[in-house]
Amino acid sequence: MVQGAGSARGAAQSAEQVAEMAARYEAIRAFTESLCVTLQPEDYVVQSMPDASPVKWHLAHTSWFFETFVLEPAARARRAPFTSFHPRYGYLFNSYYVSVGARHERPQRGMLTRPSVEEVYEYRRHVDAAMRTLWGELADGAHADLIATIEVGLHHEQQHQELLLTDVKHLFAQNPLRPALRTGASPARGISGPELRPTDFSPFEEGLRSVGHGGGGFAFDNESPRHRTFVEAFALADRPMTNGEYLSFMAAGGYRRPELWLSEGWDAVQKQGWEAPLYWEREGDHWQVFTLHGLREIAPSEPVCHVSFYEADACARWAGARLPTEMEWEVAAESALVQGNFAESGWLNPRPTQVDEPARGPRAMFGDVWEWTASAYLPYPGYQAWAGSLGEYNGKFMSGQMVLRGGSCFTPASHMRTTYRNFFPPSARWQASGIRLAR
Ligand code: AVJ
Ligand code: FE
Repeated sequence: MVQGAGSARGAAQSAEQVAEMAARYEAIRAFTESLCVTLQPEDYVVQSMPDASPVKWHLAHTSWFFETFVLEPAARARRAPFTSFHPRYGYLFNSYYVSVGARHERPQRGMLTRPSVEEVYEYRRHVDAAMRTLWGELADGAHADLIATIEVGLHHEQQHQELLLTDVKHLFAQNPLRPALRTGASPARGISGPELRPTDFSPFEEGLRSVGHGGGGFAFDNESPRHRTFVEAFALADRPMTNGEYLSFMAAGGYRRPELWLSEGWDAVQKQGWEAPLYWEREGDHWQVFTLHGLREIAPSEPVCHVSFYEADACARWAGARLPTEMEWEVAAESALVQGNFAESGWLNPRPTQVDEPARGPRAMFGDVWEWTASAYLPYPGYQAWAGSLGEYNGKFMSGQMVLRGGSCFTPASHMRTTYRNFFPPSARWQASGIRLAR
């Protein structure tokens, strides 16, 4: 049961609601597979680092999620025997649900040449077929819990769409051939982006504000409850920091000045040899960057991407600013439309923020790059994890990670919300993470 995801909304499901969900299921499952159309079988198998997963694993794990949390309980509800597609897939494709059972070690996911890519697609077809027979049973209103869990499964699949893209990018970046996932219409090639005016800062008054999900539509458990918080007056940059601005930080010796860095960040700079964002490559006297469209010149007007929290924090300090708290970010984003450069654009790279007129407020809060906040990923006051095994979904990761906001060019548009809290360890760089300054 997923309290708060849907059973709290509670109402019996009409046939139209079920039909709408069935259509969304088909579209989301198909979008996952559309991301893979240019992949070769070999591309599906390799794991480039312990944090990343092979494409094949993403395709199977998202199917396992529906099998385990929807199809099996549905069979139990109708007192029918349940047979999983394969008796060992639960072991292979359970990610981290301790209460569900033993798992294959995450760093070993790239050791699996079997099941084959073809068998994984068969697994997807099997789960899809079972879901199609399920819809008819759900319309009678007695299955609000299953409906709520399917909703979670759809948002889960969207999270893995983003992870699939970031993991493929990391994988391809290891290859000296620098393969491209997408060819043709290439994002902002070269350095001729529009000239950007200097960042404007939009002021926000102090006050008692409310943040968090207040009901109406889906949200993960970690976005609730909506609650009040006092926010001091602050100012927020009208756009994410650009590559050009980040180049100035680098030229100012940013990576060689310990006074700009948190202690753990400085350690990371030394140990990892960081001297530029992930995927930047020195080419003679300038920098190139690896994208899902292949290697190309740095575009100074594009939002800087693939920096760790430590780099974002140090660069903000160099700029005489700081990172916003997640509360400040949400207050500023409240009046903005959830629009931007998301995965559906096919761009798969951040785009220069359109700033042809003076700012009337922060722009490009959504899409392009996830924005690191100064906030640790912690439970909101009164937080309650979802009931049952899905209680492991978000709550147990609330230590040692930082919150990111706004979604990226790899995030599906319908996945994003103003209250959405993404989280990663402060050293993570392979997600599309960037910088917005605050004062
Ligand atoms: C919210 C992106 C940190 O990567 O583990 C996927 C998303 N949760 N399956 C993660 C997630 C369960 C999660 N992040
Ligand atoms: Fe998952």
